Amino acid sequence: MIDLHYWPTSNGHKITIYVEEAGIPYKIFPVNISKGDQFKPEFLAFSPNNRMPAIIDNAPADGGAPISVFESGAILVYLAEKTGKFMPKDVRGKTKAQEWLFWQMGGLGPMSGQRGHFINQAPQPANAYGLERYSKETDRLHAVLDKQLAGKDYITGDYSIADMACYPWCVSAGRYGTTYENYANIRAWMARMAARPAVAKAYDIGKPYESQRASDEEAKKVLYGQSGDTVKKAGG
Ligand SMILES: N[C@@H](CCC(=O)N[C@@H](CS)C(=O)NCC(=O)O)C(=O)O
Repeated sequence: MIDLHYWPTSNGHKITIYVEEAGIPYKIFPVNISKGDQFKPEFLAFSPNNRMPAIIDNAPADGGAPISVFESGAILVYLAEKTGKFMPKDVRGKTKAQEWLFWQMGGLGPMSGQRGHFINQAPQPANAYGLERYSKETDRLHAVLDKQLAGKDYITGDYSIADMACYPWCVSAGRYGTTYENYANIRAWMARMAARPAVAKAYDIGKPYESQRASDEEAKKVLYGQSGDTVKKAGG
């Protein structure tokens, strides 16, 4: 059984997609990040970056004590290695899947996230240079992804953890106005992803938690007021 510490955000959806696709038994432990659950000492004990998702595998492959994993990319690799599913085993295929997984982790996720922040959360009118910087970079990354998808059903050919990592970020960009008008390959791939029953189920699983999301001033302080001091205090 996998304990999944989760909230319905782009990074959270990656892992519900994986466990649903792979058919792994799991139990959700909600981490309401707008209420500060990510700073609870019992969560920080295995997720020291005060971010979800994180997992605890209660039945690791070596038969030893439970293993915890934080960082969504590390979780996807861990689960793919555990189950042998959605990451090729041969060195070439595995390297390709990991290239695009890390591309998402270091590029598409952070850049889209900052763009979303300037559009949705920053005091308006948002700093124009910041908005332009992250919008152009996100657009560049979308162009890269669109080119990579040309002639393929999935990012590296076969469906893999790279698709599971990238898709939720493209969905969330759609929510703040990205139409993918000029990116026909991304549009076709997103339709393919949305049609997968496990992907649809992963998004449905998030719905009951969405109503518990807060976006009031208190929540903004929790999410966007963090500094080194926040970490020092939370660490005790
Ligand atoms: N690189 C991390 C990022 C995780 C992350 O940013 N999670 C956000 C929600 S998408 C979070 O937990 N935020 C809590 C906070 O900002 O305090 C990963 O991919 O797991």
